[in-house]
Amino acid sequence: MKSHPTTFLGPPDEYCDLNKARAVVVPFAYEGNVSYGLGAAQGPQAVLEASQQVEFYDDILDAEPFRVGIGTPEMPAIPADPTEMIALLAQITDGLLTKGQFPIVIGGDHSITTGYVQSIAKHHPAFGVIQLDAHADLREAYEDNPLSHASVMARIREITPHTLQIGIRSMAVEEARRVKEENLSFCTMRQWRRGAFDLKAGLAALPEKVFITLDVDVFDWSVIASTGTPEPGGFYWDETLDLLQTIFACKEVVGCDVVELAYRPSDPNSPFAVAKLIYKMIGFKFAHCLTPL
Ligand SMILES: [Mn+2]
Repeated sequence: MKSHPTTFLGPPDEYCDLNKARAVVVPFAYEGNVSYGLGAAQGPQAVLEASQQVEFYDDILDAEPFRVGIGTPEMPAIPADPTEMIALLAQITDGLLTKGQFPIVIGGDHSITTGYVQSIAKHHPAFGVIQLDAHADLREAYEDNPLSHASVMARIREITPHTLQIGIRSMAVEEARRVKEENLSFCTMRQWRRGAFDLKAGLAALPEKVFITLDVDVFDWSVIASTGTPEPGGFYWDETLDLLQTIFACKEVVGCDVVELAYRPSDPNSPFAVAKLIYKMIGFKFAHCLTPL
């Protein structure tokens, strides 16, 4: 029986004890500076509600990943100031990492990722960041704001030089220039479609530990339609699961977030897809400790 509409997935009580859970889904509804469509602040709650409809059994893993325990803390009161917001998320994720738990943060706009990545840097001396996104997010600042969602990879690259960006199909000229000049590990959507990117080599070049930041605008609209800055083209559902499963299998994923879902009452599909995606990621993370049927 599912009975907790604010608890991710709504598993039986013993499997959502926040102190014992191995995975913790952190709702973080910050929408400071979304440039186009609004709705990111309602994203996390919509995902928690939609997650009640996700089946416990995972057909890819032939197991029930919720058995590792999935906790869901209350949504914190989030400061409007971006610096304070980032510090708060860093503090929350640091607390969970210190307890040996695996946080999955639901945004919120993409600017939140800096906070989580700061806490990862405290716990892991060397790590890489894999970004799945339609946008490069490499601007030094956007609309004079260096903490904008459109600058998040510029901020992350100040924390770690090891990044891999996949699915990109929208950039400003200064971002394209930066990719070339700094020889960034980078796969546009077009390169992906044409098989022109060597994923194995891209993953091998990163440190063993990686953080995954997934902006839902990396998806094709047929998978997720409601997002702040939509771009045509993009990843389909099954190929994304294959990609994620590969990353989780080849690397030690030390944290992840899923950002930029924009809640729209007319679209119940997008929050459901995000809920299912997060459950798949939890399953991939803990695949080695699940008992197949
Ligand atoms: Mn982004």
